[in-house]
Amino acid sequence: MNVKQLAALSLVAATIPLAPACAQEATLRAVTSFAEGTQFSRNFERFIERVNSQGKGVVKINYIGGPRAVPPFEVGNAVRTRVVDIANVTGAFYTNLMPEADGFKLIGKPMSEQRKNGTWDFINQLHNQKLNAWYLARQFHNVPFHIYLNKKIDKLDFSGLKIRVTPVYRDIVQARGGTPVTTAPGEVYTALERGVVDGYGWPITGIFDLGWEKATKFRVEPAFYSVEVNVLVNLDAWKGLNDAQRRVLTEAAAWLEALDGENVAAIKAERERQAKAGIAALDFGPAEAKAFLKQADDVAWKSVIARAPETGPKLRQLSGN
Ligand code: 173
Repeated sequence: MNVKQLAALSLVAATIPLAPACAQEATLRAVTSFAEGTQFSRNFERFIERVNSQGKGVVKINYIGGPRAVPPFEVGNAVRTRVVDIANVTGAFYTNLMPEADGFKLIGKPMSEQRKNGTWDFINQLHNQKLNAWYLARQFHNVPFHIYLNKKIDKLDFSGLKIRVTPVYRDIVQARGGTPVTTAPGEVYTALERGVVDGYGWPITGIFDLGWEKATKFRVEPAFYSVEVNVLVNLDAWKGLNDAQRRVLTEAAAWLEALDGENVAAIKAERERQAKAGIAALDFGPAEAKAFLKQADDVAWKSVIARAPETGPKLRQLSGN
């Protein structure tokens, strides 16, 4: 054997896996649409740890990170085109690709129920078709949203106020007279500091992670809608996995969805922490709250059905509201 042949042989040898388990291990590239280590990324990060320990030698997730890697409003498209294999992202960030995604906030039933009554199936089909993705998990169904303000209001009327939104809050902010300004979460703090906006929409949890309490005076009651943050897997990547690999991910997804049980205590703690930080609740009583909630649902369904006339009504029917 000459040197050339030897070199060729060692090149081949180097590409042959040492053990069969290595050949079986799939690696998925992951991103999150929220800042790393913050409220709406943390459970996804726990999910990754679980997959990587339970799935050792079978499937591995390579965590690339948060919005510095892929801007939040582009994460849906990054999954669709397999720029990434798996992502943690809210439907509010990909309504451009799937207008129905704006309706997920109106579905607040536990995932155990959604997986039984056909809701998960229907939403999975929408993801297969429009996002080339597998709808692996949905988190935070029992966490609501609020509008936070720096200017006091004496009724549930946002006239004259500029409020930072995503599609989640746009219709109700507008219906109550406010001027919506769309930004990614990463731009909220600066917008508040510079007075570009007078307030913002955000869930009940998470503002301390981002330091927003320093630039927030009031939280408007009532809480409304349901947070939805989904774990999506590119459909080609999903189909390329074997049964054992899919089983690891599916088991970890069920575990992730069950973490929603922790949210009840987290919400209570967060409300207390906000009060201590001097964020005052603006509460206009039960009748006003009821009217606000009804209008919030009405304007959102109307908007979803206008943009998705074929599939919107079915989503509404499945939501039970
Ligand atoms: O406010 C937002 O950026 C938003 O739409 C959202 C959705 C889910 C969780 C957190 C924020």
